[in-house]
Amino acid sequence: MTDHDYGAVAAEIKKIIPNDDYDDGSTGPVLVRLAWHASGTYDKETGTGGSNGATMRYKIESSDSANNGLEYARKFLEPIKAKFPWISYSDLWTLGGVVAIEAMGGPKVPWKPGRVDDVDDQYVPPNGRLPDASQGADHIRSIFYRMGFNDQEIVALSGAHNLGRCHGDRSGFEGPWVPNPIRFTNTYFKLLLHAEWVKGKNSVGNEQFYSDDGELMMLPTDMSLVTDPKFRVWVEKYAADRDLFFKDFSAAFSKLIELGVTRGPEGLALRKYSTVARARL
Ligand code: DDH
Repeated sequence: MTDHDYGAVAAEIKKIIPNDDYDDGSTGPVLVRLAWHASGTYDKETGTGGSNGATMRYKIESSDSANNGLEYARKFLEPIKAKFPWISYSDLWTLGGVVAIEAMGGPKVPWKPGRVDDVDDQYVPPNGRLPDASQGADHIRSIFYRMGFNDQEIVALSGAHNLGRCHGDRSGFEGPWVPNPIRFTNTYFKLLLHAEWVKGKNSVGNEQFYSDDGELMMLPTDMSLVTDPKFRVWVEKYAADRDLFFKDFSAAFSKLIELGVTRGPEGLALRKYSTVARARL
């Protein structure tokens, strides 16, 4: 494993991030979302889900409606897999997110190789483990506590909505959160606190929040970060202190992409689940 040049893979990923033919000119945001959704299925009680095993390769998981659009991210990474066939998909997808965050001006996120893909489709976690944007604070907590995160980490991770946009045909929500969605900053938190947000219905009939010029948006779940007092404390801290946000985001994202990865002596991930956990799937 140590013979492999992961730096060379990272350098190739960096090259595919600027892309004039895609979205806002960058594949970065959708690569970050792939790393997050590949990892965010983790359940700490059963040890199931998580990035190890790259189970989104299987239709059961890729067809979860929460994963709509992530086929773009997987396709962007395919030429890199072809060039470095020794890298596992689970390492490639998590590395893609980390490289994209840094390339878009965000923090360096600690990343370790060693995830393995040798699982069949019986290891795919059940659909429905990712958050539903139409809900509120209780829902967010139940989803992220299941992964083992606390309120501070939930708010830090949500700062990823500085990046990218919603696509009506993928999620049923529309628009970007910030004016420059391909630059990683703490603008999302500043806007959550200081812009006027008005509830409206988008073109596919779902409720979301709009800025006064109608150019920017927030999801119902985003708004719950300012209406819930415990979440709001962290929104205020991250809006005021970019460096604190970068430090906490880096730690939380690094933890996210390690969920469910139990490493053996060589650093290689051990086979995914105990038989007990598997029986409970
Ligand atoms: Fe998110 N996210 N996300 N998100 N997310 C969407 C887009 C992006 C929720 C819902 C949506 C995180 C948390 C939450 C990114 C990263 C992260 C979209 C739009 C929806 C809906 C998808 C589309 O239409 O293409 C909800 C709900 C939550 C929550 O409850 C907390 C987290 C934790 C991350 C992370 O990376 C750590 C990114 C990046 C995007 C932009 C994707 C793109 O294609 O652009």
